[in-house]
Amino acid sequence: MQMKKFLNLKSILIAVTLCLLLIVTKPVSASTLTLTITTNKQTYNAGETVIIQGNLTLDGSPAQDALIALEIDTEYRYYVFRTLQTDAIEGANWLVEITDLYSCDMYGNPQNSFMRGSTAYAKVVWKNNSNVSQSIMVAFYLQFSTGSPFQAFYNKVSTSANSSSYIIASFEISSTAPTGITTIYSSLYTDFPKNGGIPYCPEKNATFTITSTSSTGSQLSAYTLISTSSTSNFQVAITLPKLDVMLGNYTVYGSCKYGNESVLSTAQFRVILVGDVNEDMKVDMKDIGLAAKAYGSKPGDPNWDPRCDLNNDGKIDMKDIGIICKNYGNTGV
Ligand SMILES: [Ca+2]
Ligand SMILES: [Ca+2]
Repeated sequence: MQMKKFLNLKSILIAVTLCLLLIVTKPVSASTLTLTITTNKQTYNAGETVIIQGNLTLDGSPAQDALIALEIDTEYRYYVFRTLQTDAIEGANWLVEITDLYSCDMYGNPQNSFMRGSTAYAKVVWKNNSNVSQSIMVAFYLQFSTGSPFQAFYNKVSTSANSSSYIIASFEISSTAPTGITTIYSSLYTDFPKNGGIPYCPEKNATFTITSTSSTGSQLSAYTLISTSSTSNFQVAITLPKLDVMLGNYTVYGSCKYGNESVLSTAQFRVILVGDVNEDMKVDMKDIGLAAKAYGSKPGDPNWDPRCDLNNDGKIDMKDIGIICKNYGNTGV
């Protein structure tokens, strides 16, 4: 009798434990936010265009009206800061928003044309619409008329509740900078996208003209910015410069918060200098000279130089020389 009672108690305990386990392990209906970032190639040459494509889904369905913070870093510096979006977002209430962005002189007076070799400035104004102070990473990204990155930089600031702030940023325009319409993009993040920082609001952009002489008026550029979005996709393209292109590995970071879910994704690509046989960061006569020396050779020949077989077809001929000629003058850093 005593034993039976004990058994009953034991079964009850087991039953209760099982129930508790069931409650604890009952699957939580968490949503899965997936951000896929891809580049159209793995390796790029100087002058090539890198197309970055993104896709955002929530539980497999298109995540519309989302803002994605995009950062591209080389091995040594920040290269691009953008805020992209899936679908057009209009009329939303932002915690913090950019209210103005324009190119200007050092005092903040609007100026839309700058000469090569001078210093240009940009003023960004933002408003903290919330009742608490916000720490903000103000990011700038400038892009030349050629579609090549000019500069990316940031400032971390704190803005008190319900107030506006601004920054006037300066940037040196080199004497060899591409002329034409240059675009300034400004984004406000909670932190670096690579650290999971997310946009406070959509980016804003403004343009100014880089001129080679003071008499030149505004030059219309044939370049059109490639930045598109659809319900769950976004795309952005940057063109690598032919001169002083940064060689090595690049990392693309995409960071986004959608509803209560956050996601951080990365993609990588590599930039090389095709035709730089002797790896001195420039494609010039020395490279052609090396290919000429190895001309007509195949593996095993005394003058065989595998560095000159640029198309990897096991022989050094006009095709390889042609590749060097096509890239002649390109330089890397
Ligand atoms: Ca070289
Ligand atoms: Ca070859």
